[in-house]
Amino acid sequence: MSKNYSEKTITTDGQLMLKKAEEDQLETVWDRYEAQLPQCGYCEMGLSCRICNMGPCRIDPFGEGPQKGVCGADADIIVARNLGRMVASGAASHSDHGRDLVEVLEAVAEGKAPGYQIKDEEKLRRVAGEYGINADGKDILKIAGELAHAMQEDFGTRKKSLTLLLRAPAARRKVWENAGVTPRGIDRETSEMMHRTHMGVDNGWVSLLLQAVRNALSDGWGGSMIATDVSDILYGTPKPVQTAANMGVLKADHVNIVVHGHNPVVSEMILLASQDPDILVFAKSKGAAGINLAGLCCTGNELLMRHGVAMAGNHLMTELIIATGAVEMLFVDYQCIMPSLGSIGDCYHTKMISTSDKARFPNMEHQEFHPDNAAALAKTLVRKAVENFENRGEVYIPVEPVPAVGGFSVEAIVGALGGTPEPLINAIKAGKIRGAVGVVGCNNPKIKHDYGHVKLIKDLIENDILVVDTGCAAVATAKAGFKNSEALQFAGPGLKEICGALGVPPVLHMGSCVDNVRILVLASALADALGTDISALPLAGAAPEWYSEKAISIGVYAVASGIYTVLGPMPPITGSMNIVKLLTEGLDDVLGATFAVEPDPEKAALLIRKHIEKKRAGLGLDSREVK
Ligand code: SF4
Ligand code: MSK
Repeated sequence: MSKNYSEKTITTDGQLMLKKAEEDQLETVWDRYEAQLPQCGYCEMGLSCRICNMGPCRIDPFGEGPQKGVCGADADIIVARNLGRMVASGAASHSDHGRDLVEVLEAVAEGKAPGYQIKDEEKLRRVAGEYGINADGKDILKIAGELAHAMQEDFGTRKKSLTLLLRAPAARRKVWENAGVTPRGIDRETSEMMHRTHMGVDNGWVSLLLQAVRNALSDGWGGSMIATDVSDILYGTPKPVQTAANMGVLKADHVNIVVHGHNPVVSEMILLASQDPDILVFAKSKGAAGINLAGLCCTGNELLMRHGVAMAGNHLMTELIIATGAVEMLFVDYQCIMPSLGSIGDCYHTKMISTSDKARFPNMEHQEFHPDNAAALAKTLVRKAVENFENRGEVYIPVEPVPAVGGFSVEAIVGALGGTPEPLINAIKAGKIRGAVGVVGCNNPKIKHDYGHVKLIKDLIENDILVVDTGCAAVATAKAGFKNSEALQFAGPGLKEICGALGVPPVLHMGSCVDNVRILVLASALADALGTDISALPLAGAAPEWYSEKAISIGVYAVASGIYTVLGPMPPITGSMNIVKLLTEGLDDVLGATFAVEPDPEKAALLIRKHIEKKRAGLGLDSREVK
């Protein structure tokens, strides 16, 4: 195992924990990555196909070997099918997460979910109105039931378009209509993507990619948007809240419970159980000062946004956190949970609990949560976590936590601006804020951990670009100190003035991966206020360290919504120069935005700054030369 910890991660806690992991002879994601090198070049280029059993097939990128699969598919078809299937998987993941929340909403309405409640009645009424439900004088639970049913309709196929598309500017909806990519049903688009990519169905690489766009839009303006809205309705719409980040959020004298995954359905109940007075007395009786709940990845982001629950780490930190020896229990729901985690728990006293019927893991205890049993089961398991406190061995918490502010929903941002996006628009018009960028996505051992996020965002804010971030990117910048009162020192003069006056940091935490839709809603509000389309705005997106198929879906729906998006790691498309050209150039004519790929965050920042200045010029605003 290599000792170059600083080549793997820029974080102090990560480096120190890598050293500890090595001493404890733990295998980490970096070791397994190194063991895979060199990774398959055909797969990296998207040129291998195992869709049917006449294969597997591969196309020789040098033109010497086969240029067609057994069925006759060429490089363009194979790359397009592979990419389409990545989008389908990503969209399905977000959307199924959304469906699970709708089912909880339905169970609450039917009185079958003790412990859950409607926390944001105002949002429930507002969203119900968008679905055409007359909420006047109606009981809140009746509205919840009707909304759950209306949302379930969006998953099916009986409609011509999704309800929440109406949140997009009219000009953007026209773009979708003209391109024939208006999503009709959330499940329908994923199902159709899988159908078209079966052998012998859609063999037009352009039409395959257009379906991928429609599928991704069904995620961004459908499944993910429903997930965020229903989470806000059930657990509260986030408001600015004080929190902290890095492994220092674990407390040596407390029972530490960590929640990991994406869906807040289980973790909200764990939070309630960890605050239960009887269980706290029990914890004291076991010699603990209290119960400390901390988050990982997007389940952590959900709790951080709404309750200020501190964030222990992002994707590549999830194994190392167990090696602190300080975690009594880790709960996982689904997505981004490495199958290796259970066996790491075996090396320490940590009890590992999987909670979803959909997501099983080796060496984890499976305790299935459903709306009807969640509150009670959470209490039972949190008590077990407390009992596990006495089994602790040596504890190593390597750093002090970094303070941060989270909780910037669209409602909170507009609230901070005085109830209207006008002050933000004025700051952009005046050039004090040049534009805004959404930085999203994961960690990936192909990129030095957190470097892609932190370097890119540092370059953007020092050039007066407001950053909103989500997912593991948001955790990276919280750890780097970009989300507290001292962060303004990193901002350029204009951004510093505006954020200072508003009392917000220059990097706003907008939530989890599904919460990227908050960025779409904010962008739509800005476009509507200016009477234009999203694609005309000085906005961009970036996913500097993405790994997940969900990130591909997010990137595609961002571009399809008119937002220029720069990816760090190259997606598996270089086997087809036709597709590379379409995604990086041709889409501009169809959707008004394109992708770029740039793994060096310094160069990515330059690309984004150039794009923002170009869009400013297009709006008749002052424009700077970027070198
Ligand atoms: Fe090979 Fe075609 Fe089957 Fe793919 S679909 S595995 S290219 S025969
Ligand atoms: S958790 S999808 S590693 S952001 Fe949303 Fe992080 Fe990416 Fe998972």
